[in-house]
Amino acid sequence: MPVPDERQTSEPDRAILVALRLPETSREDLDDEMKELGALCQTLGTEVADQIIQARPKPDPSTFIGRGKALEIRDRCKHIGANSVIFDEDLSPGQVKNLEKVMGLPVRDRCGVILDIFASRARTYESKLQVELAQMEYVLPRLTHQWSHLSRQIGGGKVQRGIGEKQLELDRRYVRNRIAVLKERLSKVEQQRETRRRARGENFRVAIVGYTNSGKSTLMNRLTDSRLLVEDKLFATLDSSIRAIVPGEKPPILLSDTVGFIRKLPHSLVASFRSTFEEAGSADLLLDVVDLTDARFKEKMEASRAALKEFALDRKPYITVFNKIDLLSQSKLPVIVRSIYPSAVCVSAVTGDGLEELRRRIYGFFEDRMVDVEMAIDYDQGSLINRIFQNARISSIEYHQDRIVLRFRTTKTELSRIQSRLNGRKALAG
Ligand SMILES: Nc1nc2c(ncn2[C@@H]2O[C@H](COP(=O)(O)OP(=O)(O)OP(=O)(O)O)[C@@H](O)[C@H]2O)c(=O)[nH]1
Ligand SMILES: [Mg+2]
Repeated sequence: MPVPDERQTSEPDRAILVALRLPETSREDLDDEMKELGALCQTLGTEVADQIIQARPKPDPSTFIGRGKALEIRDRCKHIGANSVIFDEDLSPGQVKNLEKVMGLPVRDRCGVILDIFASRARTYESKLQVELAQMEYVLPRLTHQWSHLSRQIGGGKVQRGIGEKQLELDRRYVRNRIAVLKERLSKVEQQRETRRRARGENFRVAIVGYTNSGKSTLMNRLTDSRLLVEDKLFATLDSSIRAIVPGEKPPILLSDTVGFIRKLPHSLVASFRSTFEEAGSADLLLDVVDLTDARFKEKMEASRAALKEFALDRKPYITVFNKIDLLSQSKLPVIVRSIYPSAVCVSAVTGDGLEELRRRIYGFFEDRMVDVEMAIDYDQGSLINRIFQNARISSIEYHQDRIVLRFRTTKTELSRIQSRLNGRKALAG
């Protein structure tokens, strides 16, 4: 059966969702994953017409669910007017090809759906480059058949189904070249980011991380009095933004918002978004935001920790922030949760409940990393005196004939920088 070459753009996207239930997967886990896949489809504007779960001891190597089941799904699609099939797992390029042949409908996997969402949400130059790179890496091994929905977004139509091997080679070459160009452009953006980071000077950094839709941007807005995009949609945030937590604090505490995590985060996305997570990598402290109203918040916490591990952020100090407590019908839940996670903070980023405690915890974390210093500096070291006035909290100033004596509080790292510039003069730290 021929595979339709191009879906009509005017035709509403109605999909059947398909998952495989392996013996080791629990029904609850699978239901939850399907719910999440449904939410991903909704974010993309794809209507979920039905969902089908197939139990098997292991995936079929050529059609994932088995040919018989694929034919059944084809008939079901015809019956209810669905025009595409979306699988909850990542399929191999060969499986997609075989399934499209058997069912005569476009087939997408979870990774493809997430990539489409990222593509529709990328706004800045950097996130557009990152998403396109992820798409290209995804598309490269799949060039033996059509990827009309991807080729449309990538633009230029160069990734469409090849006519014969020659065309295929051309497409492959185009994609490989494009990957090289994108990597080159991204590395320039990363250099600029690094320069900006250095120019920010002495500061403390906190990165907000956590599962998608847990309320990271809402919390960021609340703590920094900003107006970042907040939406009840998955992956509302694709770009990391940075704001000072309390303007005027010395050194400033900078907060950054990041892309959310999800179970089975596609590897191509992990790789191409690495630089966005470098912002979190340079943080001193992470706030791991968890939506406490989610019945399966523990699994999502685990998924979030697994993603942190992928980005090599799992050894950073962090505070678990249980969010959305205003929505809890069980008012005792925060008490129970705190007994299990004694170092966590329960908040509502919407009502502001618990935020004072969270601020105290953040300040406390950094106060522990500061020291009180008394230092005598010659007047001819003007730029050093200036630096201390800019970056440290001054508690007293004494003017002598040839030198100034300053008492101040600063970070340990800043102190060592000051000391190295003091040209061997004595500093008393205590
Ligand atoms: N009731 C309630 N809703 C909240 C709270 N925090 C966030 N929300 C809602 O949860 C949804 C997601 O919030 P965001 O701040 O966009 O979540 P996010 O973690 O930044 O999501 P992504 O950027 O998509 O990963 C929005 O509809 C928010 O209004 C809260 O404390 N209480
Ligand atoms: Mg967000």
